[in-house]
Amino acid sequence: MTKEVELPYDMPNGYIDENNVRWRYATCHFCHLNCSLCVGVDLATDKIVEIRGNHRNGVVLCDRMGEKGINAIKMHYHPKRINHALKRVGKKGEDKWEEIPYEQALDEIAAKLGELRDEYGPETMVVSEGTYRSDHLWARSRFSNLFGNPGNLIDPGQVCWCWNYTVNMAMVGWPVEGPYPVSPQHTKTFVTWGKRSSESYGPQGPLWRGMSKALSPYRPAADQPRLIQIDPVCTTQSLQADTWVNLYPGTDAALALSWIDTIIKEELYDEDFLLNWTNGIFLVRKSDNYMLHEDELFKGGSHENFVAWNAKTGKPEVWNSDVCYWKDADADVERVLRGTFEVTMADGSVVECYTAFDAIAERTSHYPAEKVAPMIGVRVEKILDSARTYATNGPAYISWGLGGGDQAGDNATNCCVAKTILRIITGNIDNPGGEYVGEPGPLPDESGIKTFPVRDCELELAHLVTPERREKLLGNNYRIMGWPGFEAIGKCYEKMYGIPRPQVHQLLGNTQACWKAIEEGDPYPVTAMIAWGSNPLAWAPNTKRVYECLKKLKLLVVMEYWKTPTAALADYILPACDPLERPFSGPGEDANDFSLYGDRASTPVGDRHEDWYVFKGLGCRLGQEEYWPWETYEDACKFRIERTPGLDWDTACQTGTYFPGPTHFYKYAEKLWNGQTRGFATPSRLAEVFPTVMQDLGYDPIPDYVHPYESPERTPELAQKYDLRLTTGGRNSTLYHSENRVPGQGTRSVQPWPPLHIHIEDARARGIRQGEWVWVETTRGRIRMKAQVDQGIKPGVVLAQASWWFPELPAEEPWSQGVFESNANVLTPDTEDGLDPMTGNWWTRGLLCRVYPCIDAEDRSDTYARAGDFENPDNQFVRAYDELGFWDVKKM
Ligand SMILES: Nc1nc2c(c(=O)[nH]1)N[C@H]1C(S)=C(S)[C@@H](COP(=O)(O)OP(=O)(O)OC[C@H]3O[C@@H](n4cnc5c(=O)[nH]c(N)nc54)[C@H](O)[C@@H]3O)O[C@H]1N2
Ligand SMILES: Nc1nc2c(c(=O)[nH]1)N[C@H]1C(S)=C(S)[C@@H](COP(=O)(O)OP(=O)(O)OC[C@H]3O[C@@H](n4cnc5c(=O)[nH]c(N)nc54)[C@H](O)[C@@H]3O)O[C@H]1N2
Ligand code: SF4
Ligand SMILES: [Mo]
Repeated sequence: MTKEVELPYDMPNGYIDENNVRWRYATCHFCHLNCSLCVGVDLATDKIVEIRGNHRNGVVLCDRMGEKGINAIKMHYHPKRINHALKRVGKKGEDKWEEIPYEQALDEIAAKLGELRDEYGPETMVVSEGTYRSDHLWARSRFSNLFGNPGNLIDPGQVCWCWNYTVNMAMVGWPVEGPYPVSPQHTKTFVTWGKRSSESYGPQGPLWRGMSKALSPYRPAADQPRLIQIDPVCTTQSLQADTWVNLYPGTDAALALSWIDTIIKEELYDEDFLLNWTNGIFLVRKSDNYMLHEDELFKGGSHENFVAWNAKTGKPEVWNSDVCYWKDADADVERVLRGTFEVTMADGSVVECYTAFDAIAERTSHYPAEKVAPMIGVRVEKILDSARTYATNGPAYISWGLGGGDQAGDNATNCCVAKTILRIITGNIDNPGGEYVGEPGPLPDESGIKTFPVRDCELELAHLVTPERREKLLGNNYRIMGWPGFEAIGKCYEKMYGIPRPQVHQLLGNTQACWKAIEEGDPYPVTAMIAWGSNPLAWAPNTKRVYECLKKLKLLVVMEYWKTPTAALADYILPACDPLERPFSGPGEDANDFSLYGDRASTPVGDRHEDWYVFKGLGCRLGQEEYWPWETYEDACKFRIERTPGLDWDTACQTGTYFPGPTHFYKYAEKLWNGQTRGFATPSRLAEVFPTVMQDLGYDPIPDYVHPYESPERTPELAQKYDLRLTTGGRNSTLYHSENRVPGQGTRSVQPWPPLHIHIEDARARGIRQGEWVWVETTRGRIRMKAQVDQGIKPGVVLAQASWWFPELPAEEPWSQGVFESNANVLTPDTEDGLDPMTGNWWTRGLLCRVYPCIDAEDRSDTYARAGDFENPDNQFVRAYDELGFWDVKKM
């Protein structure tokens, strides 16, 4: 037994303690939070023996790490981890493998990729990713761009933050949509909108600790904030909330529109902010809600400029977007937020216009609380009260959350735009306690010299993707996430920040378009996939389709920790380094204004390599040598901080998080080096309540509402048969997506089986008992889950936790590690009619299902069962369990 040691406060990186344990600062990436860790390696055995949070950063280890990192250490050395390259030798699905040298695997994969590129063109490759799981995203873009690929990337970012991020960039030039305010101590109203702040990431994380502190009853009364919780399920937050808005899943956009309507009708908006800092004052043609440009009013005018009504002159006034001011710098302008005006166009015609703000008001007037209440299943006064609190008790913050429209298919953009309109019209933009507008670093001055650490966007080489190639992106027709939107937003980004817009997860191919290309060769054959940090059989909707597509590929390479159901279908499985054995350097998907650093804490086990190494390795074998000058990943990490004065590697790791400049608010009002007002990184340089990027891409910029994909309103016939509203997701702290289920990791014990949350009334009506296995069925198929029966969910709604598979089951068919047994995505649709036309978002919430016990309720009812049954060893109870044969695979 070694003695417990206290680490020095200013512990240098690489410190060796009295037990001969070496401590290095690493960046955890078992979730998005990237906590800074101190990882202790026993130098005698070269094994990790203990992990602590970097107390300088206030890190407390979460449930997934366990006390002293015990769970992470078990995971790191788990006997089931993939430690060597595996090559498939049997048929796909037979689970037969040969261990081969790592470099040989790269040779063979590169050769095959080269062959397929020659035969089908470089667009034949698709990359599949998961949520943000490493700092290597730039390396994937770099490899793929150099390979000649259009950027074919499928990723859950289409239903998780990234698409939302993009819409926010179109409106305010930065992703304000975040889980948590930058300065919660100033927030007077928290709106947690479909976000499980305590479980998602975990109650020990800075997010929930910060929020709990802000919500503490021990704060002085005057400082105590309000909490509005919007969720059909009762969560820890609902219990603390002033108002719990328990709406039907998938109806969030209607609530958001109703809030806007209330705020406008009751004039609770921030008129000053709207007049001076938003495009709410610009003129919109009434007949078709088209925002006018200068060239439509004046011959020779610019298409990038807009027009507002000047009450002083009674004429339109031109806004020069390029300089963020009126075109006539001396004009005496009295801005108007509301009103209808006759405007003469360049061709002499006169059109009736109103302000963009009025256009929004017109649309939202169709969603008064009285009308919305029965649609969302919430009382009128609750809608009105919550809207009033949000608007009047500021600074207010609306959190990002999957429930808040993130996975609402063709309602998703509606919801996201509506929420950001709310943020803007209440002036909660870049104010302390409100929605922080970040920046990549100090903005460039005349010299253009950058001192902030190298961003992902600077390493991706997006400019190498030619316009012809861009056209080939699968799913370019979902224009916000394809190249058209990328370019439109990128122009504003580059102008403001002096660096290109990051691709990372902001440019996405469309998942369903990818499946179609595999299935039908339309518009061209997709034959190769590299899946890394991704288990598409768990994340993507319509699991059965995904399974068939993965089997059809000519080359599937999976970089993984485990033999997941996706990996089990691969041609090659490459063992990946986890965060305890790789260094870290980067600003977190280029989405933060800070950068994170961590050292390689321990020697990689077996042949595990960083994902970066694969992209470099394949790149170099495919003629990209000159673009991969870094020998090791450490070299690449260190390169990123070379230009930053005063930042050396050890200090960076010790600090964990490096801020290139102080957090500052109201940046839009600052002056740039050239004397211009900074404004926002949008086409008009104003906060765009009316996102003109959407208009330019041919979409309606004003949000509207469609009923949930399956609902009594949209599919009344289906609702007769499938009588419960289904939502999926619902994280809990110990599990991370499809991870942490491998027995022996210490993380499956709290929630060992897939839960279906159901209200007690609904359970009773169906003869369902607490803890019992039930079938959950949609028109796509059925899965088995364990009923969690209580009163903590809206009656008529069930919540199926997502991402379930059973690593303890055989990987070969037909078991496939239970990926069809309890995986919520067997139930979710991916048909085009439900996809969001702007982003390709699909529905995982707002569906219909029916639920019934796996054992016929009759079979076990007291009336049916006779007392004599107890003497019969072959009684119906025993038979029922036998027949159930839990791992029933016949239905496949
Ligand atoms: N421990 C852990 N932490 C995680 C993850 C994990 O898997 N495990 N995943 C990470 C990732 S990638 C993400 S995206 C985040 C997600 O984190 P969250 O956004 O918190 O995601 P969920 O828990 O799926 O859903 C949040 C809440 O939405 C509610 N909800 C369901 N449907 C609806 C609806 O239609 N409307 C509304 N308003 N609410 C609804 C659910 O009841 C749930 O309480 O968490 C991250 N952190
Ligand atoms: N129905 C429904 N579907 C959903 C959701 C939902 O709420 N409901 N949530 C969606 C959301 S928000 C998300 S983000 C996705 C999650 O989708 P993913 O992020 O793909 O999550 P996983 O399915 O767990 O697959 C990730 C895999 O990557 C591996 N891995 C982890 N880290 C690394 C690494 O650094 N390198 C490599 N090579 N491998 C690594 C893990 O072992 C795991 O098998 O699911 C989405 N799907
Ligand atoms: S919350 Fe836990 S899993 Fe996430 S980064 Fe921090 S320590 Fe790692
Ligand atoms: Mo996610």
